[in-house]
Amino acid sequence: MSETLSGAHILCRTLADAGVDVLFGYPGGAIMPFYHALPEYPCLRHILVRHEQAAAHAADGYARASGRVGVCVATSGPGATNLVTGLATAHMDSSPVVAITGQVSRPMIGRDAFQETDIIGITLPITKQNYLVQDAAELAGVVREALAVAQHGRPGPVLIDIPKDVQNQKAAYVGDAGAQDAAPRPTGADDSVQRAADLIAAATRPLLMVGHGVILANAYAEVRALAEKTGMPVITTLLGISAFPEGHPLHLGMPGMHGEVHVNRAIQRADLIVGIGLRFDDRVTGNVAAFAPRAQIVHIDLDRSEIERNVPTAVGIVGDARAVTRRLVAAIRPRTCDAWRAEIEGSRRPQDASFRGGMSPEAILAAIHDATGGECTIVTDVGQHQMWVAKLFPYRRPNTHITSGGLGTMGFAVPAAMGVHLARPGEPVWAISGDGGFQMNMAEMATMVQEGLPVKLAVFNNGYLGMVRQWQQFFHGKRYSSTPIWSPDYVKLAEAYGIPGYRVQHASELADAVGEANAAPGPTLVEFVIEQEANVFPMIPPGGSLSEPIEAAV
Ligand SMILES: Cc1ncc(C[n+]2csc(CCOP(=O)(O)OP(=O)(O)O)c2C)c(N)n1
Repeated sequence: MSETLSGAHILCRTLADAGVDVLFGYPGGAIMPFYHALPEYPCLRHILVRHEQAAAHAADGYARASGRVGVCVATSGPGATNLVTGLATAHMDSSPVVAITGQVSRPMIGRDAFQETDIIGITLPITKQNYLVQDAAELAGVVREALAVAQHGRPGPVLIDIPKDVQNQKAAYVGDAGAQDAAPRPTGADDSVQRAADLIAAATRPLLMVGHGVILANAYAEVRALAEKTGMPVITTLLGISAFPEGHPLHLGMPGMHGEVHVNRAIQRADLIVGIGLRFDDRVTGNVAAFAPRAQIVHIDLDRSEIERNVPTAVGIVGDARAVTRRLVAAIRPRTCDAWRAEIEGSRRPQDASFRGGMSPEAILAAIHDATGGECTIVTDVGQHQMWVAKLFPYRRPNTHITSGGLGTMGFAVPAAMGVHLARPGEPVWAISGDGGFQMNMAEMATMVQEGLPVKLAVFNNGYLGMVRQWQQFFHGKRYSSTPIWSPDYVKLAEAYGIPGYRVQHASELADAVGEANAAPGPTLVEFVIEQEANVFPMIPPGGSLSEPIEAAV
């Protein structure tokens, strides 16, 4: 049965019928018909952010935590361009986001109209697909397709640009005939799965490298079965953290620029690397010419274009991480890697022994872990604190570590954590930021208060843009150019927003402050005053080989 509706109503109806339940957005002239229709659809909860960038990050956080599409909305011109960083972040990290933007009316397009910008052109390289909807009759189909495209195959962001007059245009709305069956995901060619199994059987120093694709494909059990059947030690990339339990005896840690020495050394000695759902980017490989010089590489990825993109592979398997790993587990014979594991353990060192302050990141993270019983999701920003969290938080549960890995977007954590909360309302969400990144999107505290989002905010305050200062210390002769950063009084700031704020300066205060902040019913902020010039060790110099870590300050 068809009804005649305006484009704005068609948009709302299609989103609601598709099961979308939350939108993050900000209104403006070119999207007003949509906002006029929206109150008639109470099943679409709208979260009014304080900046459109936050809407995109929140939709991204929602998507990563729920596995469903996150939706954000903005007006034309500056509203649309404010989404760009969030869409690029989602694109780099394969997160299914649909962005809906208002556009100037069709007769005004191309006339330098007020708040006109070519958001289709701007977002072309940072979206999987984008659409300029020219007729309300096409809108429902475009929205359904956009939701499907964002989610299917390798996920990513999609943008739908809707001129204002199309939102007002009447057209027939026909309800969805029912969900289309998604195209089956490839499961890998038989011969390549068998060749990978043969290489695993023949290797003496094999490693399993696990990336974000394992989380996206829900392949935890399969990857664990592969590790346990073969005894292969497991490395998790930054985006692969929480794809494999940290405390598992086979888990080694994170590779690459800030990876542990024993992990990078294992890579350099390995004779086989089985990589699942990762892209072997430069933060993982260092100087790619010197990466894993003795290893053959088996690369499993859903996206064919990732195979051979960065590293030469002996066997490339295009397929869904879960399905391919399951087939691989069936194809291999049980084996162990005891001598190899003992060799790796021999080079393991205590972590971050260089941290001199009484309140180490480890102690802070232990306090958060204890207060939540580990039943929380951690969302990090970008910088030193991000690396400390990646290396030190004892993740046990799948997909409980969320960060901007590919684009490295400062300002991500605070808004993304709002989306994570909406996807997982029953458990604490801690957004951990540096004093730099926190100040980029701290206005979202107002959103949390207005919308009742009990996100726990942690600020690691070292008075510097710490990671850049660290690079200046090592590679720019300690010239701390534009990295000292002033902060407001965060406790007073929290009070101004009407939320409890805590300042922790000594380790002895940690348990009480973190416990109270975690237990409070609404959003809270905890500032951790940490050592100013602490560094993240080890560190591979940019472009350096994994064999040449810097392990301490000189
Ligand atoms: C939007 C954005 N701008 C600049 C950078 C470059 N950058 C990477 S880390 C960093 C410093 C982060 O400082 P802070 O947020 O205080 O965290 P810390 O490193 O001290 O933990 C900067 C400026 C970035 N990643 N993102």
